Amino acid sequence: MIMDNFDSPFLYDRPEVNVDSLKKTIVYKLIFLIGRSPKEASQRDWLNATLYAVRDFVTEGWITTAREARAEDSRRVYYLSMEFLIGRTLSNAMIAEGLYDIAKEALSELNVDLEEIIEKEVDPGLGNGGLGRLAACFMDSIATLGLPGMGYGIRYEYGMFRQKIEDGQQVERPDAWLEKGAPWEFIRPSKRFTVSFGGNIHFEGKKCIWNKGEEVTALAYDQVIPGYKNDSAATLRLWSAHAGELFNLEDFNRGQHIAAVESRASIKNLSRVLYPDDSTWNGRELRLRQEYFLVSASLQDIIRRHKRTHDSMENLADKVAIHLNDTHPALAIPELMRILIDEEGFEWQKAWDMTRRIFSYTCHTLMSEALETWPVEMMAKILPRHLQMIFEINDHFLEYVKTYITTDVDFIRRVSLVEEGYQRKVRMGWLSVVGSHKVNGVAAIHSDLMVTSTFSDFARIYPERFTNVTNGITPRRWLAVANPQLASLFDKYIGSDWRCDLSQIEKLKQYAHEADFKHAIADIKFANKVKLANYVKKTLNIDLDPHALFDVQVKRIHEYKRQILNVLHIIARYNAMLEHPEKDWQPRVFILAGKAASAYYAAKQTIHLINDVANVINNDGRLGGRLKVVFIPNYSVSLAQLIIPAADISEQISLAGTEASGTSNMKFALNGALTLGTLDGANVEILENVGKDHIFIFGNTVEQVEKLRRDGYCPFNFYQEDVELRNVVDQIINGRFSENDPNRYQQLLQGLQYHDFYQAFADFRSYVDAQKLVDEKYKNRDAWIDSTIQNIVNMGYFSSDRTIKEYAENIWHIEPLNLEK
Ligand code: 26Q
Repeated sequence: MIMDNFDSPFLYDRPEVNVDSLKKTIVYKLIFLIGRSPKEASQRDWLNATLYAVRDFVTEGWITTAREARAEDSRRVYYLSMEFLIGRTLSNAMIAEGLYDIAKEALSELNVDLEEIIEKEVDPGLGNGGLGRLAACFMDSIATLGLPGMGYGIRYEYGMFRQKIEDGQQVERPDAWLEKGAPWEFIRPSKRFTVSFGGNIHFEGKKCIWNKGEEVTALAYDQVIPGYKNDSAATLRLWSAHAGELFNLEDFNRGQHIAAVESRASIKNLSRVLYPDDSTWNGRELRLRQEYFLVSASLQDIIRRHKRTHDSMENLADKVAIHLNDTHPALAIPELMRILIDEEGFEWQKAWDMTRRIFSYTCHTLMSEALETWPVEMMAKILPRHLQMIFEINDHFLEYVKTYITTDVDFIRRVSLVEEGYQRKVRMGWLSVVGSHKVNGVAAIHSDLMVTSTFSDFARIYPERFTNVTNGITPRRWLAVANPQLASLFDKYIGSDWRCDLSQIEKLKQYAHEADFKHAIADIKFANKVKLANYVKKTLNIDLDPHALFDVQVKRIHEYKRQILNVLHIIARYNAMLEHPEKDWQPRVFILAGKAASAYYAAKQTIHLINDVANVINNDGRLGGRLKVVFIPNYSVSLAQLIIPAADISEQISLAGTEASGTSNMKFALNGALTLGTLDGANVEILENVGKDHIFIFGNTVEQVEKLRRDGYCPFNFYQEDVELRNVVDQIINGRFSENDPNRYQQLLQGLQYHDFYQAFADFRSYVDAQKLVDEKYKNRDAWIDSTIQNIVNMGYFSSDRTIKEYAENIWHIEPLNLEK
C-alpha cells in the first residue's frame, strides 16, 4: 500500500541537524548497519557509515518528490541511456544537503578525516566518457530544477575497465566496483520484469504473434540523485539481470543440477560488463541483448506506472516523454509499437502517432564508423517481432517519402531503415529520426553539420524535426565539489546563487580588475596545482614544479582527438630547447590521461608513445626540469575533479568537424583554464562567449578541412616542407624514443605520413605557433589572470541547467514540480 497521506512530521520538518546529532547518526549506522564498533572500524567502515547517514537526508526529499510527481500527474520525461557516469556520491550529496562542514566536524570529533574517506569511495565507471557523463550531469540538473523525470540504465557488474600502465603500455583490469558494497543504492525487490528474447513469430490474420524464447528477469536498483538544496531528488533506476526461475526444474529433477544453474549464469552475463568502445561500432550480439534488456525493462516500468494512475493508455503520449541518449536505446521505438499494437490493441497509425509524440533523440557523433547498424540476421534471431515491426515502420515511411518527397530510387535506397547489400542491416540512426518528433545535435556546429551531412536526406523530409541543444555541465560537481576553494571565493563575492543559476557568475565581472580578487584566483589555481603535483609525486614518483604552466589533455584516446598532435609538438619543443638551452623557456608540464578501447591498436600505440616520450624527456638533465610529460593512469570522473582545476591550458585539438561537442572544454574554462583549440564542437561557442583575446584558436576550419580532403590531401608534402615536423617524425620512426625497440612506431607514423586521416600534419604549424602565443601570454601574469577570469565569468551559458531547461521547454514539454510545500 502506498501511504500517500503518511503524516510523519519528519518528512516535512527536517530536525535541525548539528554536529552532535550527525555524529550520533554516523555511529549508529556504523554499529547497526555495518556491524562494527567505532574502535575497530576501518576507514571504509567510516565512509560507508557516513554515506548511509547522509543518504537518509536525501531520502526524505526523494520520497516527497516522488509523491508530488504522482499527485500532480503531469507529463514526465524518462531518460534512457546505456551509460551514466555518475562519479562519487558523498561530497556531492553533502554539498547538496548543506552538510559538508557539519560532517567534517562530526567526523573529526570521531578522529576521522573526512577528506581521507572521501577518497576511499569507489567511483562507479558505468560509462565510457562524454555521453555517459553528460547523462549524469543531466540527472543532476533534473533533480536541481525539480523536474518530473527519471533516468533508466544498466547496473553493470563491471564498469569501464581500470587502466594500468605497465612498461608504458595500457593494461586492462576488471573494475569490480560492487565488491566493496554500494551503500548509496536502494534495491527494489518488488520491481522486477521479465525480458524475453528469441523464439519465432507467425501471423493469425493480420495479428502478429511472438512465441518468445529465453526469459531474463530485470531487477531494479535505484540511485538517488540529490537536487541542490531543494529538498528534492531524482531517481536513476538501473537494471540488473537475473535468471527468472531459480532452477530449470526439469534438468534438476533429472539429476543435472549443474546444467540447471548453468543457464542462470549465462543470463547474468547480460548486465555483467559495459562495452568499453566509445566511437567505433562493434556489432556484438551481447550488446544488442543489453540494449533490448534496458529498453524492455524500462518500458514495462513506465507503462506499469502509467496504469497505476490511469485506466487507459489513450493518454500515454500526454503523460510520457522518452529521450534516447544516442541510438543505443532506439529499440524502444519498435518495442513501444509492439506493446501498443500486440498487447494493447491499438491501430497501427494511432500507435505510430503516439510513439512519435513520445520519443526524442540526441545524436552525439558525426563519424560514420560510430553509427549503429545491426545485421538483419542477428536481429531476426534475437528479436524477431521487433525486426518485423521495423520492416513495417520502414514500409510506411518509404510510402510517405514516395508520396510526398521524391520517387528517386537512389534517395529511397539511402533513407531506407534497412541497408541493402551482401549483409542487410538495420540503421538505428535512421530509425531514431523516423520514430522521434525532435532530433538534436549537441553543439551549434554539430547540429548544423548533422543536417548538411549525416542526416541531410532526413532534413529534407522532416526539416522541422532537427534542432540544436548545446551541452552543458553541472556547476555543482564541476565547481562546488571539484574546486571548493574557488567556489567559496565566489560565494564571498557574489553569494551562492551561481550554484543553481550559473548565469549569476557574470556578476564577478565587476571584480575582474580588483587586485585582491585576482590574487585570490591566482593563489587558488596554484594550490590546485600543488595538490595535483602531490598526487603525481605519490603515485608516479615524478616531480612537478607548480610554477610551471600546466598544459592538459584528458579524454578518451582517439585518432580524431589528435593526442598525436600534442605529442608532435612536445617533441618539437624538446628539440628546440635542446638546441637553445640558454633561452628563457617557459617551464611546462604536459599532462595527458585517457583510456583506449581495448581493441583499438592505434590508440594503444599512442599511449605507449606518450609514455616513451615522457620517459626520455623527464630523464634528460639538460632541460633543467623545465619540461615534463606525465601520463596519469586510469582517467575517471574522480581524477577529472582533481586534474581539471589544476590546468592552465585546456587542449581541445580535435580535427574540425569531428568532436560533436566536448564537455571537458566547458569544465576547464569554468575552472579558469584557457582553451587551446580548433573551431570544433562547443569550442566555437566558448570562443563566442569568452572573446577571441581569451582563447587560443588554431587550425583549419571545417570548410578548409573538407576542401583539403576534396583536393587530395597529401600529408607527405607537409612532412617534407616543414623541417621541424620532419625532424620530429623521423625521430619517432627511427626509434629515438624507443631505443630498445626502434621499429615500434613505424606503422603508426607511416600511417600519418601517407594517410593522416585526421590531418594532424596540416594543422601542425598553426598549432606550434599557437603554443608560442601561449608561452608569451603566460609570461605576462597579469594578462593571463585577466583571461582566466574572463573565461570563468563567461561560462554561465554552459550550465547543464540551461541545457535541461531547453530540453524541458522545447522537446519534452514538461514543467517543474511544485515543491514549495
Ligand atoms: C555503441 C555500440 C556498441 C558499443 C559501444 C557503443 C558506443 C558507446 C559509447 C558508442 C559511442 C559511445 C559514446 C560516445 C560519446 O561519448 N560521445 C561524446 O558525447 C559527448 C556528449 O554529447 C560529446 O561532448 C562528445 O563530443 C562525443 O564524442
